[in-house]
Amino acid sequence: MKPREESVGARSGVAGGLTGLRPDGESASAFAAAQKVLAGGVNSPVRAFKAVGGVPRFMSRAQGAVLTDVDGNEYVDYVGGWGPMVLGHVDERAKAAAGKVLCKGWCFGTPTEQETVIAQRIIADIPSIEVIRFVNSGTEATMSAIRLARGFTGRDLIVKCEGCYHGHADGLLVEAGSGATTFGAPSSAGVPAAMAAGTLLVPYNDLDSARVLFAAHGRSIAAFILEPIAGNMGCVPPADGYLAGLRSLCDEYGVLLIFDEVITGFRVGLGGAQGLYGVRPDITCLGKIIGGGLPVGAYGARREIMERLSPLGPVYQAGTLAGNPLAVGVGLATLEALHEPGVYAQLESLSARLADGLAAAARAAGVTICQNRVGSMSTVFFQAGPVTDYASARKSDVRAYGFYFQKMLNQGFYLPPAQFEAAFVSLAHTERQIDETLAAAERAFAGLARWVP
Ligand code: HOZ
Repeated sequence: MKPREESVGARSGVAGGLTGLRPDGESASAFAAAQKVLAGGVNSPVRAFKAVGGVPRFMSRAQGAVLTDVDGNEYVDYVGGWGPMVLGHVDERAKAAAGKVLCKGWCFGTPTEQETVIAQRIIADIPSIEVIRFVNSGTEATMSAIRLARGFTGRDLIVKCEGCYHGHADGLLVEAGSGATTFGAPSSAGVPAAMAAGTLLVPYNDLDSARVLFAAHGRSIAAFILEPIAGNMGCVPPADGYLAGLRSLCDEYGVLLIFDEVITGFRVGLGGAQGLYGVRPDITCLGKIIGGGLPVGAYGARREIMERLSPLGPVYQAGTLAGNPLAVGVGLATLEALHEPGVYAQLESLSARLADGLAAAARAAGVTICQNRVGSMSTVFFQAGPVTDYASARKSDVRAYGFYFQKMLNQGFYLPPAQFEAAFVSLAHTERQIDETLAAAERAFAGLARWVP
């Protein structure tokens, strides 16, 4: 596919100056009203802009790679709904699929044929999955996968990596990345000590630590769960041999290896991170892109594991809206669109253009950054790097990130509102929008070089 050129970058409003955007008065009013009735004014903490300051922008519509806020300002979007919007916003194919569902009914509480079709699609693309179960979110997927692993192995302990984030289930909110890190609660209040005690921790990308832990506890461990490419401490790829090393270690001790591919599934390729690195997990968790922006999650594995689930086996998990027709319809349309030739090459080319340009702009301004990128997911860390794990990610200058974020926002570019998140490029982005982003970043980096905090 060739990048489209018809859509332009952010369009300025009336205020002029560097920003050219309208004042954020409507967003400010909307936030004030929201704070009276929603905890913190939001339904997910990172949306509140606490890490970067300023007024969170309330969006009213989106098209392609552009978000429009309630003040009428437009922003080139690098959040992409936190990952699902790989086709861009209001993609015609996804919209048509939603329309079909809306004409026929969108909640039956019964099986539908489309659930089988999307299951077949995913299983064809991800060979480690023979049987799948749909849920409503990534959190549900990982939580259910852990229960299944415990039920399958008859063991209780799990291992997770510091800085990986697997949603907000109790046993997984231990040294968790994403908003949990951003807001200083990587191990949340309200998680019973007994739950946290069932979760053992190792540093990401550190095979030796995992070996030591397994030597002590290996025969009591049900599962090792990780993001095969971390996205929730910022983007952190696996070191050479790390995933393969974990695979061998898990095999040695009879531990199930769980890849949380909620972000990376269909993001870094049709086969996800496991396809990219050639390592098969026992259980895969999916979400985001497989619902195309509708609430969805899924977990899948080989048949003997999945057949431990009710109604075949003793592990219980259920959901009123699981496999909802709207989510399945839009998800399936999204996955089919990703099978068009050249799609991942296009994402790679746009994302490389952005990353190369940002590196050059930072260098020219004398600003130190370290970028991690795998395909269309990436993070600019404000530090020299390398960033290979949670400890190194946390060395980033979060105030510098906040400055950069605000300068970009005020020029019409919407980046993740926290350092410990990944940015995403979609198929709706154009080279022109990327180049406009780079011009804005040059100005932001120049400002940062002069900035005295
Ligand atoms: N890193 C989170 C999703 N992977 C951000 C979304 C949220 O917390 O709202």
